[in-house]
Amino acid sequence: MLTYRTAGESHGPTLLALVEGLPAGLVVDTAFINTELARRQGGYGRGARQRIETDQVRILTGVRAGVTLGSPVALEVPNKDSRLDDVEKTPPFTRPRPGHADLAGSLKWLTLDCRGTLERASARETAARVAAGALARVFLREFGIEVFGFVSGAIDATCVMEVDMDTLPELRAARDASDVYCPDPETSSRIIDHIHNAKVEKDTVGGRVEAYVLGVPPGLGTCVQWNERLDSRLAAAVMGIQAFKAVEIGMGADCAWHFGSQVHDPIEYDGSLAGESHLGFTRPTNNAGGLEGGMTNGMPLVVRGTMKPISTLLRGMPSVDLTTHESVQSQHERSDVSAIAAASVVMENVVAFEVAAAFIAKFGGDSMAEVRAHFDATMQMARALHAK
Ligand code: EPS
Repeated sequence: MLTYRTAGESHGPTLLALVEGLPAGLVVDTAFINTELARRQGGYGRGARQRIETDQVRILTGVRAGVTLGSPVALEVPNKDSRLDDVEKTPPFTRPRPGHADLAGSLKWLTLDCRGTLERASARETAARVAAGALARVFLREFGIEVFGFVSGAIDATCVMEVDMDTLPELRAARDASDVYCPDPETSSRIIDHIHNAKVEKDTVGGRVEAYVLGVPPGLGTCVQWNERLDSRLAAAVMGIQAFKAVEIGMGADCAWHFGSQVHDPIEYDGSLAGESHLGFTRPTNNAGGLEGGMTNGMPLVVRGTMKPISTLLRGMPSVDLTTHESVQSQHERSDVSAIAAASVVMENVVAFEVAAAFIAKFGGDSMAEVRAHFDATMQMARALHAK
């Protein structure tokens, strides 16, 4: 079973992820993990913190000479802006921001100072999740599985992208050329305008992000237990990202407005394509987003998430001072105008982690050699079953 937990405060000394359940023998691509960490720091609308930090992973355990041992892998991303114990630099925070964890956390932990809550609630924690997810992607790449995340809209700007193995290199280049990680140049520049205007207005911007997983074999996840369905796991992972308010698979919420005949993807068979992940069972549409009955069907996974605008507004929002109960504007802390580009990197990596976990649940073994043998044998059996 592949799992991870994280620890660390936004302005504490470090962020940690403890990854358990990776097989031995995986060659760890640290440069790739660092590339994902750097991408997470980027994007138009990010705050001054990202100019202080240069996030780099340190692998503390579970790896010998760059190869996993099968023991727990502890990943560390140290904070440069470490000042948690300095009470002058981290003064009490008593005017909670609507939309942030401030008020709910202070009520929960019986305190008038929101700082204890906000330090852990901060999306800085996602650096640890990206490190864990990027490590999982190194595993997935061994089996030809690719993940692609991008921003697909904000406010009134939106785009629809055709993502497949053929378009992937071009889409990655277009996304990486965009300051908001949106591969459609027109939508990208409109989102940038919205973020720019929000900054002038001392406001913030959220948006929509998408992750595609390509080359996924059929049968990951299961229909036999609700919480082991892969769609259930993906939904939890995406809703677990700070500030996410919605998650959709494939056609998602749009299913409500269409008849069954318009929603369900017809099943076709083309034996000449049996070598592909769908084993020849092609679908002219992918409204299911690659998941039926909580299991992968061999089509690409399509996951969409919606992030609300950052809750730290420079102009504040109506709030109440916890010490006086007076009506005040909410307190301002250094923050981002928009972190939607970063959110796309986080989503892509947490989605990858869940796919790797489902892959290991089905094909797992102590070593990469065993996982490989199990995977190859299963795919061979599946193809033999349908060979004419
Ligand atoms: C973040 C670091 C934080 C914020 C942001 C995400 O840095 P600081 O609070 O030191 O300026 O920019 O956190 C939040 C949006 C939040 O609500 O706490 C990061 O590294 O992603």
